[in-house]
Amino acid sequence: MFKDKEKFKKRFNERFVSMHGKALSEATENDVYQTLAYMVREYVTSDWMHTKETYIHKKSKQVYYFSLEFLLGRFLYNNLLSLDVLEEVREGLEELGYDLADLTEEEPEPGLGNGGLGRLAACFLDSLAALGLPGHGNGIRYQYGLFKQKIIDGYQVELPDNWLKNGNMWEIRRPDKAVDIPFGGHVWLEEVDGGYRVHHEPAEIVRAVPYDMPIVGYQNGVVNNLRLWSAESPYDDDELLHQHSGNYKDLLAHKQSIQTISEFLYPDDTTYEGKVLRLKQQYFFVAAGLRSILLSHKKRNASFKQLGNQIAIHINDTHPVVAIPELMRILIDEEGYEWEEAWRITKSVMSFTNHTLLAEALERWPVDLFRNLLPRIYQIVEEINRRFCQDVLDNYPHLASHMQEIAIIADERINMANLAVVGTHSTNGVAQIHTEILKQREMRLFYEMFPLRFNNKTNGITHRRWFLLSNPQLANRVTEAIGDSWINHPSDLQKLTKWSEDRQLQQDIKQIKLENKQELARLIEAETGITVDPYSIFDVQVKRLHAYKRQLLNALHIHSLYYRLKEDKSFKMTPRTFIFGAKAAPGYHYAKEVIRYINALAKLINSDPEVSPYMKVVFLENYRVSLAEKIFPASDVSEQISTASYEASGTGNMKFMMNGALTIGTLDGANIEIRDEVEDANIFIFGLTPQEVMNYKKYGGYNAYDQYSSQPELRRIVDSLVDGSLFPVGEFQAIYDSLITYNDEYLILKDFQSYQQAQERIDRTYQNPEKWYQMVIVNIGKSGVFSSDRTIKEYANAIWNIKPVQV
Ligand code: 26W
Repeated sequence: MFKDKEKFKKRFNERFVSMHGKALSEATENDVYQTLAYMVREYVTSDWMHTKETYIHKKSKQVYYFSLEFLLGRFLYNNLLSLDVLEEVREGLEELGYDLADLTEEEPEPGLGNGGLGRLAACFLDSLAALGLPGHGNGIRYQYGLFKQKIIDGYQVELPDNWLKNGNMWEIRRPDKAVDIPFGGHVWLEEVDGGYRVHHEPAEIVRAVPYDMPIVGYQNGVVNNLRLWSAESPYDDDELLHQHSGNYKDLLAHKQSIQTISEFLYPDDTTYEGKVLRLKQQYFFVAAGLRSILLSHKKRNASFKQLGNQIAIHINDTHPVVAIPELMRILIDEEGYEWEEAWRITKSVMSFTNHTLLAEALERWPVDLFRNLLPRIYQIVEEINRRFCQDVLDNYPHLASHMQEIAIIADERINMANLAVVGTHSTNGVAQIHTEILKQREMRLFYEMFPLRFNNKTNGITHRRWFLLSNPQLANRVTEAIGDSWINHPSDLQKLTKWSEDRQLQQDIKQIKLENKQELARLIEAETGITVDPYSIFDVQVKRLHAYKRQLLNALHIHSLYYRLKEDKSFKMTPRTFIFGAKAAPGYHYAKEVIRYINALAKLINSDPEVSPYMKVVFLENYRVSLAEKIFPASDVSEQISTASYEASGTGNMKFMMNGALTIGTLDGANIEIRDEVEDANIFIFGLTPQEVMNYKKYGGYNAYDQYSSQPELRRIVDSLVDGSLFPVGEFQAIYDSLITYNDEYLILKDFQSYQQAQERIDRTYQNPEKWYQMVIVNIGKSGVFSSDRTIKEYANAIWNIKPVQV
């Protein structure tokens, strides 16, 4: 239908009229978007059904990726590309008088994630489908995605992201596949001929209704499934009214309280109620996902004995770890398996990825909260813990003195990471160094017990969305140079490196970069009113705002340039545009202060006629996938400056590299592997090594005040945060205190000088375009290993044991 332009236009017209009940001449852009999206979704339906039938027919093992976050971004462009109809549709629409690029802006963006972890889940789904692997997502259909960020007078202001208000054209609601999930209440055991039968009388039952979204494989006919669950009341209104003795208000309140389960992504969990809600979300989507997977398994298989050969479930960080005791419950209470057999099956099905070393992100549920909400699951966790501790005493007696650390339940808390390692056959980190630190530090004792369980899977990004789609000019030029095999085999990008000295290629890439920067400059102007020079270096830091990511180090360096430009008449610098994008968690006060500081610097610098010809500072509000797609192609410098040993991997670093930006970074996360690929000559590395940082943390010996008092330039900058010389007295006291009073936890002052020197190297190198673009070409050429296709193949072979299926 899409391949034949005339047919497409005719169908489009008919579809429009039937959907909107008016003539195309009266259409709004949104009407037109909806019609097009609907047609594309309709078009993938047959492949979607066919893929499912093929998997069933061939009895393929399938993997389910359980994740509380999927940071998907828009679908329309991606699906048109995957279906190989992008150009036809663009032309057809043009003849109807519409611009495809404008229409895509109408698509509400499913921002169902905070950052890297959620975006990784989305890249993985894309790669699974592209590689023809039977792999599906399981998560929550949040009514509100991550908040919309506004910057007002330098402050972050959060607004609800009501992404579903005009409907979601990519989903299909499947009420016939709904399942009921019990919460609270009590559990008792009834003795029946030598065994027990478990009874659970729940306090509350929540209906989980699935919405399915097609994940379209790249030009291969494969369409996998993303199933997102929505919480509803299981009762119809008559029943409810009866239950609430005819009180209509009570009825509404009841419905409302159930719907909150799938209302927000990460609701505030600083209160007790917030914590309960968070755990409720976790059990809700895990229990619903397992029920639906096992129902379809049972239709075709008599037994669960070989479950691990038929399905794999992947646990994305600790959030879905309740899947382990929940599967145990089903096998024991519902299917009648003995404990040992159920435990063997559960471990064979489950695998786990850790995404962070930060203690505050490792979930530990208070026992009373957990027991009240999930009484039967708690009993099973207790038994898992009892048996595990016994195993330690029997087989690893020398670890007995460390029981508090390795037990699943200790100090009245349930340690979800420990449960994850004990209840799965595989635990992986997301970059080499991260996995090593896990093995040597956080999970040292588990590594001693189960050395074979630990493995590394360095993260990746889908080169289709992050290169082919978002940077088409550069992708075309690369294809012109080395052919298009890299699209299906991204490691072939390597072929580009032998052209790194080619003047023509360097020139062309420079020109493409300039055009991308001009486009971003227009966006910046439209959004912020700030005029930036596309010939300046675009130096970019975009990521969640967190102290360890050290946006503050970047800001302090900008601050130092400001003083130099103001006061040192001999000081010269290549003009730069510093661009930031970052959301701070709503309750994270310090992070919000950093945003305010960056915006204060922006105001100071951009309005100063002495300084602003050399630099501008831009804070783009509401950083999200669709904005990122415009930023990476227009970046020259990629800021990856976390305190070494704190960033598990990072994935933005990979997106920048693939789009021809050079990295300034610490030896942290995947930066180390990027450095190994491009070698020292093609990256700007600075700062303490991970080992040096870890030594400071372990043995002490860092004194921020020494750094501050021995570096006069730095001292002056830090003082000016509070002394009234640039900003009102005390204006950035919280930041000042973090550096001086609290001894600079993230070693910013320690790394400052080395960062400054690396920035000077960048400045000089940019002056030599041949050198710069030679480095750029090497970076693009070496970026192929960071495609998530490589990552997913490693998971498929080494963890999930799944094979591609010809559909
Ligand atoms: C309290 C729960 C919590 C805490 C932190 C939930 C979620 C988070 C982060 C948003 C987790 C996250 O995004 N981690 C990132 O995962 C990426 C994918 O593996 C890594 O590349 C990043 O280094 C890591 O920070």
